[in-house]
Amino acid sequence: MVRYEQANRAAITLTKGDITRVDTDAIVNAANAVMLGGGGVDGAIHRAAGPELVAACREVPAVEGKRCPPGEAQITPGFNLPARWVIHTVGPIYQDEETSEPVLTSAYRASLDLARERGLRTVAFPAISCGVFGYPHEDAAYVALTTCKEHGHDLEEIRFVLFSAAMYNVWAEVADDLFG
Ligand code: AR6
Repeated sequence: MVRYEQANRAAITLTKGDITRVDTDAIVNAANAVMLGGGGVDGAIHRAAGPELVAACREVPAVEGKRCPPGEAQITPGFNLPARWVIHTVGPIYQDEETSEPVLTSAYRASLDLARERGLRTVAFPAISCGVFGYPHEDAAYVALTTCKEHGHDLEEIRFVLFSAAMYNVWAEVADDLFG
């Protein structure tokens, strides 16, 4: 684990592990626009939270089938998770930097804004879009860390929970570049 303190901003921490076991106020789910579960971290979060989570997701109104368009965020309780809340966001399916970067930035930013609006202090993120959505990992780490560095006001800790040693190492190198 590494921790970077910032003046008047959330500390940024990096850990390797399973986000479903993390007890921050909220964990962020890398969902899809339908927001009724899926594979990857989304599947793991739904399994760990229990069936009440999909029921709560179903109550979020859908516009043209989308409960959460890419770059936006929604919040539900965490039910059986250690985290009290789940912030569902949707990253881009990677196309190219010009198209995808603003959407990934917006997914992180919308999640942080929602946490702040709800008075939450600690938030954990997975590597959004870095699985089936195919975002190049190093580029995604830059987007994630710069956005969280800039938008961490009124929060105590923003934690990245990276599932593999390889992904942790990518984040750690980029963080060292940005904060070290
Ligand atoms: N804890 C932390 N990170 C995890 C966990 C976990 N338990 N499980 C997987 N990861 P992905 P995306 C990592 O594919 O690319 C879903 O079907 C994983 O190793 O979950 O944003 C949704 O419903 C990877 O580094 O999300 C969407 O349809 C990262 O989480 C779509 O996938 C993100 O991988 C979203 O794709």
